[in-house]
Amino acid sequence: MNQKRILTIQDISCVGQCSLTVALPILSAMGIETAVLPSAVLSTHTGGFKGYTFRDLTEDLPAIKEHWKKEGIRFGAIYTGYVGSAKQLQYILDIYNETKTDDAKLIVDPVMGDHGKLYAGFNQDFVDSMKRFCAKADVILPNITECSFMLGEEFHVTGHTMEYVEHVIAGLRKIGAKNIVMTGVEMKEGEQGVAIYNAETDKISICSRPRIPGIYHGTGDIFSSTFSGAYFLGKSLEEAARIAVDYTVAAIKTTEGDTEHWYGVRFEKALPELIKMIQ
Ligand code: PXL
Repeated sequence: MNQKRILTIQDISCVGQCSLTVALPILSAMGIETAVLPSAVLSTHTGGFKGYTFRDLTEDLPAIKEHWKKEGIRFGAIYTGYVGSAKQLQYILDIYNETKTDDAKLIVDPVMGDHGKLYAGFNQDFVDSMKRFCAKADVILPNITECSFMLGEEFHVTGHTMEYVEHVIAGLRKIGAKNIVMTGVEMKEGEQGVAIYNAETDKISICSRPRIPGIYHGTGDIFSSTFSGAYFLGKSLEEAARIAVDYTVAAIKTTEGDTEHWYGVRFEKALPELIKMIQ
């Protein structure tokens, strides 16, 4: 039962091309055995649909963990995304500590908000719990909004100078983060990308591409799933981030200018490109 496998913990938004409906196909396409643990089940994501259902699965986690332990199931990495409650973060740490292989990695996308705002249902208490959770991770993948909330600072949409990036990374390290991949960084006009802090080399690098105008829902999850898969496959932090940037751009291009498809991107159409990128 102990082949290398990844466990991803995030919600199922039944419709909407985000979280588990993005992570599972991406990790599978990368050839990785992927186990899933839904943190909650929603009829749709919360970014633009009205009247969605929400079933929190927090209290299912301990029994699931106990069963896995009885079966001797182990995970080579856990990648977490949208989590339904602060209490779940402690349960997830228990799952990680009790089912990890010796060389396992905890990869955390602290999904809480975007475009300067927290998502519906999140508050500062959750942000504080997420900060403590990030301190346990090997890699964190926050966007600029999540960085701002975790540091208690004002959000800046653009004009992210190297000084600003260094300041945010120093702040995240102060709360205990190790390796950091910050998304949504705009250092030059017309470009967007990520800043990577490698804790081993103590170096920051930037990976950016020409910015595609518009707002594309679910692209953070596409980035984080691809990064987690590539990193799990043994790519360096910088290489995994580059592959994730390139696949996210390819996924956005499938939907560029298509205003009818407002709730996500057609990342499925770009999966063949991802398979080529990791070969
Ligand atoms: O894409 C992040 C995300 C994940 N899960 C749910 C969401 C969102 C963003 O809005 O609503 C349920």
